[in-house]
Amino acid sequence: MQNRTHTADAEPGDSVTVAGWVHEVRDLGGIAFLILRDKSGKIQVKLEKDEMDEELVETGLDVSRESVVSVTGEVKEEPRAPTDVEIVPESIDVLAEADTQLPLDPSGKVDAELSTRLDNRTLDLRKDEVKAIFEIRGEILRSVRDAFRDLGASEINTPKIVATGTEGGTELFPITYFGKEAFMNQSPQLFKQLMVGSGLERVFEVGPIFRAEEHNTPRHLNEATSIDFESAFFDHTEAMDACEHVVKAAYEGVAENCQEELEALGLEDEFEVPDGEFPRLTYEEAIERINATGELDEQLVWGDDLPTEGERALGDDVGQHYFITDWPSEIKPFYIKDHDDDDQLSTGFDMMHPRMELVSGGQREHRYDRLVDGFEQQGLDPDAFEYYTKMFKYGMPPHAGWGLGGERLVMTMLGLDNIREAVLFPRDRQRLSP
Ligand code: ATP
Ligand code: AMO
Repeated sequence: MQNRTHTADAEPGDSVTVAGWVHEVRDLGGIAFLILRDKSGKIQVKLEKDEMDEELVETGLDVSRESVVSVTGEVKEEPRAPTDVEIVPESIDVLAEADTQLPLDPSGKVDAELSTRLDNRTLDLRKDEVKAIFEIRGEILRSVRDAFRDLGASEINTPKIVATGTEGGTELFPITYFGKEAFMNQSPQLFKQLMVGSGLERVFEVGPIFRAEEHNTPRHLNEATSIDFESAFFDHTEAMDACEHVVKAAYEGVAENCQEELEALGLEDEFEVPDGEFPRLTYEEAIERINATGELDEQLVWGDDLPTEGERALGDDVGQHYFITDWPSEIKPFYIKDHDDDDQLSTGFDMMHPRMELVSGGQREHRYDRLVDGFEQQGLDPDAFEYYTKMFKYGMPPHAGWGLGGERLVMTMLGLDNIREAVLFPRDRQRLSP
């Protein structure tokens, strides 16, 4: 096999061996062009029928689309070529011949259903606009890690196989663990809290969460990526500041480092880094504004969770990222602290994109007795969580944090219709493979 010396962005004058996929072969009669595609782009390979070695020309003409080839030759300036250069080949080697029947068309000329694309991600990610989503996803994760570092947070990894759930019993995936009942973790919630009481104080984690969501929607996955943050000596307002910082950093990273990808997605003109502070509405203001839109059949009352149509109506009304604060205690989990002067009102908050919720968070209950009472009120057995509660007896600082859905961030940032487009191999009710 020939070793690759250059990529498709080689310059005129280079003697090269490039390797990549056959994007297309255009036969114009006396002359033909093989367009070779690699990660860096595309380059034209000229095949001149009467001028060049017959076998070489035939290899180039006969090779099927999406086959992998390597081409050795000279890069020449050629104003008529799509990138103003072309390779005059000395040899063409076919490294892997592709079937002529492709399950989807990587040139994108023929549209494919999302399910066909997800079944054939290898081919799907040969398209620039699909590849771009995952380059941007990687950039988002890089930028949020940097932003957490700015905040002085340490990166942690916590177990995904656990003995107890935290976010509601019906959403757990049970597994057997050496004959014992165990679950796939729904959230690193309890572990990240345990670490704010450790010497680390301020932590973040980027990792999978597993939720046995019953419904099939364009914004729920059964395996998602959670971007979690938790800090000792923070209250809920400081946690919201950190949340805003991290989300803006993700947008800034993409604006700075992903221009080509944004162009591939046709977003170069409309992409905007959110500026200014995200408005903070209380839950009470939120339900009033939703009711005022007249979009819901029934008026919302204090204590109702916000229905999807309500979130959407409010999102249209606010028109930018925003927080909803001061939720009723009864609809927030046991680990969220109530306001000191009102035990019906929690410090829980959500951060919303106009289209959907991105983040949940709050200040945590760090007082042992209150925490144990909270378990009981929520119908959970505190004994099952003893590994967690007991650490609250040994000096647990006041703390706050949040969890951000990684795929929802990608999806809302890029205006994707379906969250599955932001995952290489999504897990949903129907899809367990590939
Ligand atoms: P030429 O004499 O320019 O090499 P040709 O007469 O051998 O071309 P044709 O089949 O007549 O071959 O060319 C078909 C078309 O391809 C013409 O429109 C020509 O301008 C274009 N063409 C020729 N060479 C190149 C090249 N290197 N890159 C892009 N287009 C080219
Ligand atoms: P919550 O359950 O609201 O909070 O999850 C936090 C964020 O994770 C994303 N998310 C999902 N994304 C895709 N598919 C799913 N099934 C899914 N479930 C959740 C959402 C959501 O806002 N422990 C708390 C966080 C905290 O308080 O720190 C928690 O897990 O974007």
